[in-house]
Amino acid sequence: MRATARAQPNIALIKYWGKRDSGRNLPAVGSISVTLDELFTTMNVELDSSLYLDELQVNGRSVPSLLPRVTRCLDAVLGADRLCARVISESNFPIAAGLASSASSFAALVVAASAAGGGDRSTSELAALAGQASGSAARSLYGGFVELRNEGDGIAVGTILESEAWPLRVIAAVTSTAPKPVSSGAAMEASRKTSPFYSRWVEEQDIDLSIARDAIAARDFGKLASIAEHNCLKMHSVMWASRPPVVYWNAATLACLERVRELQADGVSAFFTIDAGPQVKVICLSGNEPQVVEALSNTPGVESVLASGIGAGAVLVNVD
Ligand code: 2P0
Repeated sequence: MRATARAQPNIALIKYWGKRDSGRNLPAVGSISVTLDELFTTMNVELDSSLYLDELQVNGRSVPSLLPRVTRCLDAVLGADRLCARVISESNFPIAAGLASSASSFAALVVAASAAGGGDRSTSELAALAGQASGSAARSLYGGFVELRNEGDGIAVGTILESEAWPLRVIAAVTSTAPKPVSSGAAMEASRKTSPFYSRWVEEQDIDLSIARDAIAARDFGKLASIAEHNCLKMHSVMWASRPPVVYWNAATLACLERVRELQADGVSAFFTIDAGPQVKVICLSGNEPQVVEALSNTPGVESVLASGIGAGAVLVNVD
């Protein structure tokens, strides 16, 4: 009745932005990401007949505001007639840092909850359940380079290249740990309803996915860099053109982009990507990591720099 699972966040190179069915949380577009290595969330789920309500502790503190989403996810995995659960989540990175903590959290939660309930679900079933809770979480069930495709009435997720085959590094520059002004779910809906660029974004996504897939298969860094930066800036353009506009960047975000342009001009193999927050993630060849870390650490407004490799998918650690 108790299980522990571990999952890592992932960073999208070709982004998920927009839903085709908000009730079932199905994405409007496919996406490609890398699952990180050194950063992870450990989730313990205990089903307890003495509890009358679910309980949630995140990094040692009770967080009632996150409980409804966790309860919905537990209901989806275990059925609404389940026992109540004590859920304890620990992340080894700041959860407010915009590093996709919802992806690692919900990926670990579905694995732990399913095992605590005695289930024996396939990874693709667990990915579908994680995706209902948080679209990006479906990708954290898998390691390496991961593609999420829209397939029929659902999603299909899988590894397209193992991490060992192309051991890139991901350097995250944290420029603010303040809470997001708008949740990514609300911002996606605003984009869908009001951005004049939204339909074009959705239309062009299959082209971007195909270019990125080919670049990854060929381990063509320049090709991946070009399409990933384009896709990221296109997603933010969709947001900026929404009404009201959604702007997650701050001055340090832009300063980091300029720093990456300088590195590129110096021949460093690095490119940036930015998610629904002001942090900048720089993907680089492992030999270029020291230059990237130094450049980002010395950029005004950068509070901290976290470096990670590309890692494995979610795993079940323990069942009691
Ligand atoms: C991504 N993001 O592909 C994109 C890029 C943010 C920008 O997936 O509403 O927290 O829970 O399904 O997964 C963040 O969105 O959204 C996200 P919901 P989620 O990584």
